[in-house]
Amino acid sequence: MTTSTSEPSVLTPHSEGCEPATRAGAARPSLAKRGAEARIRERALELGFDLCRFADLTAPWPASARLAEFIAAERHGSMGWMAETAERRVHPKAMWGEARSAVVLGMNYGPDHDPREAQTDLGRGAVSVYAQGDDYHELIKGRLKQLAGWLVARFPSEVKVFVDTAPLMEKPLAQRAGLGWQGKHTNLLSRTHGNWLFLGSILTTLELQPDPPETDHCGSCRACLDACPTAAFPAPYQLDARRCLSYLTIEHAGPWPEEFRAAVGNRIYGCDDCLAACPWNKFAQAGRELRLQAREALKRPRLAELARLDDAAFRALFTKSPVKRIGRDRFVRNVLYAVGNSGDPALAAVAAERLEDASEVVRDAAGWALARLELTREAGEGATPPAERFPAGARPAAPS
Ligand code: B12
Ligand code: SF4
Ligand code: SF4
Repeated sequence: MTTSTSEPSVLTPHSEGCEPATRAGAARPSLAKRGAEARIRERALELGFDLCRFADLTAPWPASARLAEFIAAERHGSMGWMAETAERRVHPKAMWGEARSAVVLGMNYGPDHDPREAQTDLGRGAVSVYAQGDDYHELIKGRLKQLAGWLVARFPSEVKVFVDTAPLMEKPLAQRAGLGWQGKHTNLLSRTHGNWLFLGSILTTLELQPDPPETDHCGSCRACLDACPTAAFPAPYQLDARRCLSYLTIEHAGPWPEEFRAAVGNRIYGCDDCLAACPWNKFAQAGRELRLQAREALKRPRLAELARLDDAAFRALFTKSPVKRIGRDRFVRNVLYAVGNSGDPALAAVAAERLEDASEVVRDAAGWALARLELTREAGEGATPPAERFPAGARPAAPS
């Protein structure tokens, strides 16, 4: 998830490889005879993907109407790029009319422990699992390009690769390909891998045999909905991004409405609570991709050190990390909200240092942190900051 709207990479057919040429648009049976799908899947797994399935792009889908509703209700908040690209985003063919099929890939980034454990030490920040290693965008885009290059060498066609940033609805596409289903928390989860999955896609002019779509296996469960600390789900399968801590910590640039500052606790980048609550994760394995493994420095970083980062130190600490994308000011704002929630009077000095910061959003967060620490101090030694949590269903007005 990111604010970037960079365009997809395009690979054109070339003559590498020793397979007989199959032109884009060739009749399907010739591909089927050579088992194109099985070979692509085999190559994808060799490249480190955990799931690879195929979707037909010719049929309409309900996701377009739901995207329109999401935007009309302004649930995208300050992610203006979602509305700006809405026309291309509604369906893969709206973005690329010649595309016929999608190769949809999943890469497991499952943690080897419950990430909510990081919320117990309030002097340290909790960085979302997906952001503790290298930036998955770069990693997956590289692998997608490798797979796409391999594909066009054997089955001449046009291809474009996507991971996260292009106007493509990746979750409904993955559901159509049968990788999994969109759960009540709106993320794609699988019966074999749970919900710690990154998605990537290759659209192609080839006509590939589609896999059957996956059906919903949430049943009567509502664990993710109840786990959300900010009641961000107006209904099952729907998210109001404006209330989501992932949106607030990563996508939203300005100061936050008061109610969410206390609710964020020590989460300083992203949020995993709804994902971690899902019972299907009992089938998940820890991710095997070394570049996605948590860096020691990001497992439980000290708030005091993070609040003191200047621009250069921020860039150095987050080299090749997705966190780098949000910039120092937005990150230090998040850290200061966590400082305010720490209940540790010793961190007041750290917050006070930021009262004269060059960034307005940082100064505002520092002032809030100091006031909140003072409230905790007045409540007495050993007091924890008042818990701020919105029970599911209790929904104060959403911020704009
Ligand atoms: C915008 C965005 C965000 C936004 C909005 C999230 C959202 N749920 O829409 C914010 C910033 C909040 C966000 C957060 C996260 N994101 Co994000 N994000 C995206 C992005 C760029 C677009 C998603 C989108 O189109 N949203 C618009 C809404 C309308 O789409 P939707 O959720 O699919 O909506 C569906 C449901 O609402 C459903 N629906 C609506 N009504 C009803 C009614 C019924 C009855 C039913 C059945 C369904 C239904 O239909 C809609 C269409 O399918 C995608 C990448 C991409 N290009 O697709 C990554 C992506 C979804 N994000 C991803 C990740 C990892 C995350 C986080 C887990 C990161 C974190 N740990 O902090 C969180 C998860 C928060 C959450 N609970 O969703 C991954 C998810 C992988 C997966 N397995 O699903 C993606 C796919 C990136 C990737 N390539 O891997 N993200
Ligand atoms: S990521 Fe966190 S805040 Fe966002 S919907 Fe999930 S539990 Fe709620
Ligand atoms: S926690 Fe339950 S309701 Fe939520 S996605 Fe997982 S199975 Fe579905």
